Amino acid sequence: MGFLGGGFILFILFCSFEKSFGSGKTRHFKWDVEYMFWSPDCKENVVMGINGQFPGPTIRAKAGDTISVLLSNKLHTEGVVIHWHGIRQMGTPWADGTASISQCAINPGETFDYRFIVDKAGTYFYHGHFGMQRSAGLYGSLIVDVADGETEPFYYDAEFNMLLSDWWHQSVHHQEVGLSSKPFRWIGEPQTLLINGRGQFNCSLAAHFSNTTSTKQCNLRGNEQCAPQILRVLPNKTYRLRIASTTALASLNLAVGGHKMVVVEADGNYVQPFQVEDIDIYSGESYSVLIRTNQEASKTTGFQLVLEEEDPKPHKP
Ligand SMILES: [Cu+2]
Repeated sequence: MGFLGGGFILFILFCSFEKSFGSGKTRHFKWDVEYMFWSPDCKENVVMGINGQFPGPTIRAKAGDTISVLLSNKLHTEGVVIHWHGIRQMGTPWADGTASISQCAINPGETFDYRFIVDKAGTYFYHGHFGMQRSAGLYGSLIVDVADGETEPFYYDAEFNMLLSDWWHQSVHHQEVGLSSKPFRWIGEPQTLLINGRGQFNCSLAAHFSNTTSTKQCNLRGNEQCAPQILRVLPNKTYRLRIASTTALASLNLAVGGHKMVVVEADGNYVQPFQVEDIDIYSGESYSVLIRTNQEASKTTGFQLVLEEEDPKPHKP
């Protein structure tokens, strides 16, 4: 009888734990983090990838879901952690992924199960939070849709995701030694700005953007790792652009040629919609904007992503 009673209590406890831990589905991911060769800006370099991808895979879930990421550290000599930027981690501080604060770094060869609830719909991202691993390319998007039966407070026909980052050709170890040495060695502006991990160093000259039309265009086949992503749209439709910046340093400004943007979300919060010509976006921020395609079919519109000046002095190339 005593045994049965104990079993019953355990069953009740188990049920209440399961119930309190997310009202939706559990979404399982199995990730291997490793260094790999990649050409984010057409110049081959070493990046941190997840499951052989750069940027890491996009997590897509619904509000109330539980995310489980079984993360294996396949780096040879470095620890690793992942921070889920913008996720509140109510009741799960150990899943926050800040090395030496909320957890010990995951050692090479070890696996850690990040398990947390995404309680609020919005545009988020994740990134490495150990040393300068975020600058080395350890990041990806985390998109939370509204729960079943709920609707967004605005209408759109389709959506695109744009994860913005900055990229240096020097290794993060090289940069780290410079930043911590005496005298201090400044890392300078990034060589390239990336959209969804893609940019062109030689032809965009993004770090030295000037207001001229002489910027050369890259001649790409389209299947290169650095080839710009083409977002195919139809005329007279409304598209939601989910924009997030995981830059290490760069303050950015994004514009869509010939289109106004209506800002509807900031950092996972709905905002009173307002219209802008372009949008400033700083590291760690995310926004959703709506654009209405107003051009005739078959026309091409470019995205303009510009590095904002950090000081008023002109750059010396
Ligand atoms: Cu963050």
